[in-house]
Amino acid sequence: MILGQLITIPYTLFQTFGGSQMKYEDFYNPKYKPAVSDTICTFRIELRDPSKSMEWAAGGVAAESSIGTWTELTTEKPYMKKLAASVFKLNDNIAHVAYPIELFEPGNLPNIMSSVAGNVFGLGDIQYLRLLDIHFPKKLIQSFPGPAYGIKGIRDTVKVVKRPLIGTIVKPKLGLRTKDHAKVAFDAWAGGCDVVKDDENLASQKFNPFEERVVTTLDQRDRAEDETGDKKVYLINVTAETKEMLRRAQFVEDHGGRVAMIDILTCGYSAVATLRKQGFNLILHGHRAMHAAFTKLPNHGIAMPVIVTASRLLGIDQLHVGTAVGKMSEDREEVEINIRKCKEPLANLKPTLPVASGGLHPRHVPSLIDIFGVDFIIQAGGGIHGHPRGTRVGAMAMRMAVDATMAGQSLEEYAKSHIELDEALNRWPFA
Ligand code: CAP
Ligand code: MG
Repeated sequence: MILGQLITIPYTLFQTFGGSQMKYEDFYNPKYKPAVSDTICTFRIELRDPSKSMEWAAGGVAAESSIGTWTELTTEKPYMKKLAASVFKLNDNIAHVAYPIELFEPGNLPNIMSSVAGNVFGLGDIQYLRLLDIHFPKKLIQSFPGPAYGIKGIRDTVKVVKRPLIGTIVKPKLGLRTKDHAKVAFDAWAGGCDVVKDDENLASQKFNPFEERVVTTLDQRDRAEDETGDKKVYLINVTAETKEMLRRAQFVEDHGGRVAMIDILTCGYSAVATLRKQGFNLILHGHRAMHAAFTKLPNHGIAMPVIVTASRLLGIDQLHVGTAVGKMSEDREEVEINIRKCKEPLANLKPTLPVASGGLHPRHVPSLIDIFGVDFIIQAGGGIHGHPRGTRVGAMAMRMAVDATMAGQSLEEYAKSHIELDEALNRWPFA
């Protein structure tokens, strides 16, 4: 029997009968009082084998997401024990785990996530595992840049003080030639949108090359500003290989762009960190395409509040957080937690502006303002371009819905004197 076969003896067996290294149970520590410098993670655990104890499983999560167990050194070197994460609270299958700050490299989010959100999801003895929330200590938070603009900086840039910002996404998502893309953008701005955004999967495809698109669409932005007298922003998708992404962001800045958009999850936390580190005079818009692959299952994966906090630390100024009323799956409670995570005090970091997007149209505005308040962006693609009279009037109708709700008037009442809104309410009879 060769050595390799010996090593595959069931891990748990070794755990149970093994030598003097730490065991999963050793990481279960109800007497432990978290230090102010600890990072606290909350996990929901579902056991595969009900004969195992939740203390054991929670200890396993703490072990495998911190120093592990597989070495004698764990006990021989006293400083090692100090580094071990501790399960300090366990309510049924909800485990609260404290991580000593020395476990992590300050300012390095991929490093931290590789611990707390790394291998643990793959443990065979745990059927399902969900990272519900993460709280960082002040010292670690301060090792991150946070948003450069935040809510106030974005409002100052767009010169919109009180109401929600109104935005659209150029649709169809892909396929429009540059000239047509820029025309749709102009119509949306001229109709009253503050924001026009590239779709998450538009980069520099042959039908709409990046540089041509940026120059042509920014020209239309300027034209719309001249026509309306209002400030307008174009959210330009720079998602690409990291060096190329930086080159594109530089191009945006050099041509008078004010916002760079990045698909934060498909690019990864390192890429977001690199983009923020460059210190461009650009608002960073975070699209979360792919998030539902690990945020959607209620008993497994990573909950969206964790991604909100991560994005804010990394420097995302505005971030998609769900709508509760549109086409995507999150409910009101989930969305409200995401909104809170965007704005709650986080050491000295600025708040991130929440973005509501996904199947929205003017009829959704009253409930959106009820859920979000006024500090957010309403992003509607089909809900603006799908207006019977097209993009420009669609944008007018969305603006009217916001004006009506801000004035405390019902949409129906306001529509009596605003035909564009009336047409929209007929087009979308249900919220
Ligand atoms: C919305 C959208 C957004 C999603 C993202 C889309 O278009 O452009 O990418 O809202 O989802 O491609 O579906 P519509 P989330 O307004 O036409 O629906 O905000 O939940 O991350
Ligand atoms: Mg999209």
